[in-house]
Amino acid sequence: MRRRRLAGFAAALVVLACWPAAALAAPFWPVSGQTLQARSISWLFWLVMAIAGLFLLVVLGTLLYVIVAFRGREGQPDPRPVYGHLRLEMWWAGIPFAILVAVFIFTVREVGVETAIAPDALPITLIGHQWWWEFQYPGAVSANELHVPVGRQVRLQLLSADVVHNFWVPELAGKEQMVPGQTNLWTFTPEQPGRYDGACAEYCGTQHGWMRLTVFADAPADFDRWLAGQGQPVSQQVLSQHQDALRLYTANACGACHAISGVSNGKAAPDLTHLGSRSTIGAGVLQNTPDNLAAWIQDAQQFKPGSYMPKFRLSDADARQLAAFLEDLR
Ligand code: HEC
Ligand SMILES: [Cu+2]
Repeated sequence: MRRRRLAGFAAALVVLACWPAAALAAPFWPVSGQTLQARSISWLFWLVMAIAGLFLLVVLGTLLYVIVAFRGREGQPDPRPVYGHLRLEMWWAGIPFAILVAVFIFTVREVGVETAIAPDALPITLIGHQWWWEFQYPGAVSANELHVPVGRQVRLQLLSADVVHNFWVPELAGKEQMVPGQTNLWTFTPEQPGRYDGACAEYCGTQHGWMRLTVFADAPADFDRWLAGQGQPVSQQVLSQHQDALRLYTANACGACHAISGVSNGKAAPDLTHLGSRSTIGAGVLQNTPDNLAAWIQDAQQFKPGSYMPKFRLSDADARQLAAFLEDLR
């Protein structure tokens, strides 16, 4: 009996230890804001965490003390039951009430952290799809990897093509809903160049877990160069180098869903005009390498079951040819 109780206690300890371990292994760390908006949320998080932690310690400490100090002893009569204690009850209702009011006031204050739209703000339209992200910049379209310039305000217009999604890049911005038929606005100003991971934060179907995105905050000159490149159509040279791949692209009706500027203009799937310049495919599910790309083109379902990219009966050689073409779209 005693041994079983010990085993239960050990199991509980393991479960408790897994929680911080899982948090540390998470792909992103929601409590280290890198912009004005994200910092205000991080600050609130730590405030509430500190209050909750303090109470955890006080309550657990009292509980342990009571268990040990007032444990039943051999031959002792049962204690007299106590009913009600007005003064004590007023304290334990009053203190939590005061704390909740304080947290409410701080929350309202932080929710109001919204800077005015700057005259040179960069407008980007984000459209959530099951299960990938479409980004429309002035003069270019891209998917799954968002580039933003450091030091310039970014003005996001958030939309959805199907169900409710949620844009969440914890270090840059709080969660913002993407609702079909409604445009939500969100602004933030990236401060540090770098790579920030994000994800869809609203359960949106089977592959919700692989609706990841990456934000690259670039130096302004790098961003301008990147954007100018993304606005370019595919060069005639690349097209003439990949005649066979283009035939496969047409024969398999890839262009019914995908756009490649100057080749096809499908709207149901990520724009592939500059696929070669992205580091991942399938909204983060695979690294963008020629082997992964060929495997994805043959059978995307193997990596992302249920996604709207169908399985194709392509020989290995054909898949590799298509992959080589797409990798050259930089
Ligand atoms: C019925 C529509 C449809 C057709 C036809 C289609 N795709 Fe896709 N494709 C998709 C969708 C939807 C996605 C996004 C999947 C996801 O990430 O959930 C996708 C993703 C991709 C990606 C990864 C893009 C990225 O940025 O992550 C590549 C590459 C790709 N498709 C290539 C092809 C090729 C090559 C063909 C033709 C052999 C093709 N697709 C045919 C719907 C389609
Ligand atoms: Cu989603």
